[in-house]
Amino acid sequence: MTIRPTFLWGASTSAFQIEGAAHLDGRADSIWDVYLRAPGRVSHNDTAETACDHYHRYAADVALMRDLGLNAYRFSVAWPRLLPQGRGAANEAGLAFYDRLIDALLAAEIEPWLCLYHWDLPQALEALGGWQNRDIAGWFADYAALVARRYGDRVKRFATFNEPCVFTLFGYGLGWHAPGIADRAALHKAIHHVNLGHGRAVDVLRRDVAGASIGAIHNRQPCYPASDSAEDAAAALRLAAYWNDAFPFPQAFACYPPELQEAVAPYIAAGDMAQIARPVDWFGLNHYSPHYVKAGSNLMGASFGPPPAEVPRSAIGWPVVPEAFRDTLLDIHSRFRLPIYVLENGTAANDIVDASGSIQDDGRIGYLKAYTTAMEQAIAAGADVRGYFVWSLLDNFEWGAGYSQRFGIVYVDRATQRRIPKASARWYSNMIAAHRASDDPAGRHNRAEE
Ligand code: IFM
Repeated sequence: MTIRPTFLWGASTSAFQIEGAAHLDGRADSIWDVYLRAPGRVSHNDTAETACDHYHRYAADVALMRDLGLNAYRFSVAWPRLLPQGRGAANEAGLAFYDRLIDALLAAEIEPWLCLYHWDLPQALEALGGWQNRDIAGWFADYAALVARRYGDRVKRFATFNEPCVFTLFGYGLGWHAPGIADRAALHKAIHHVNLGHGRAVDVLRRDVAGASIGAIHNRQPCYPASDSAEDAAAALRLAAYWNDAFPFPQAFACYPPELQEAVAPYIAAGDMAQIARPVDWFGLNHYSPHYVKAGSNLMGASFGPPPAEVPRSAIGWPVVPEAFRDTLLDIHSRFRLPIYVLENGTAANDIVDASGSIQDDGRIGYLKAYTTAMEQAIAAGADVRGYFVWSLLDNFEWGAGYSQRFGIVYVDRATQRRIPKASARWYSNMIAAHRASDDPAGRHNRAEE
């Protein structure tokens, strides 16, 4: 058995994707609320006004996690719920919601992992330029301080950003996500200011939370050329620089990857790189699949190509290649030399409620088995992986795909909000129990130690 007794088995979610209560108790618009108001941007013009109604159903959702045997849960706090204008006056009703959630998690012996930013920027800050405005590094640090002071007595695990490569590239570079900007300069400013915000927030969390364990969550995916052509090979290197290295490199090594250096240089001020490269405690990895890259005409000169015909794909069309996960874990281990937490892995599937009212999602079980086996192979080969969080606990609002893609191990009936654990939830729960039984015959509850 390669998994240590202290290993964390968890699930991840994000505020915008599950909470709902979009305009309740003082929460103001995020960029996603505004973006979704324009018709045609999202499958079926879905919105996240109600999402999974987790804002009201959090206690039952925590009970569900406890029943599955999870010992960790990653969630994000909604900046526009805590600071409706992004800065200035805090919203006590919003703060109190996460008090309730955190207290419920602790009572259920589930370790809270709090992510500060999972894409829901307050619209009031976007009106000031959002991530293009250098001042946002300070606004983000002030928001981090509010969160640290309020929850730092009970929460020790903090992530600064979730998948910064995705929300900067899709939101400011390609215009596929909120705020819908497609501009070269906007993208490179956003990249640098997010990195700066990360470093500033790390300082604040260290200062204000005794025993804080801090990291950022990066989406790393091998970028394979889609063909043997020299053009596709060069495109794959360019995409890898944006997708894999634009954040981990400056945060770990105080420099941008060479492919980005010239484009970001105009926005770097004296002292920035040292401010960005603050030591962190772990590397958060989100991984689903590799990319197959073609030369293209967008600002990266690279586009996402289809995988070779023989590579299986999930319901959302993503290639299923467990070896790429194993290789990614080993690559992170050798480059960054940090404990690794897998903070997202999972798959969308075409889940159907059968006549007996259950969901037999064998495809998802197959994916999870293959990927957790690949993780064990990476651990056996030396990668210091300390936790695995499935994406996601619940079927939720899947950004541009709205509710058309189901990633949960728990089915959510959109009309009634009823939760039905899928067969994959039972499989995950049994797998966790089997690990615990073999690691800890006395039945003590395992918590992570670093
Ligand atoms: O739903 C998203 C999540 O918000 C970020 N990582 C990928 C997931 C699946 O697309």
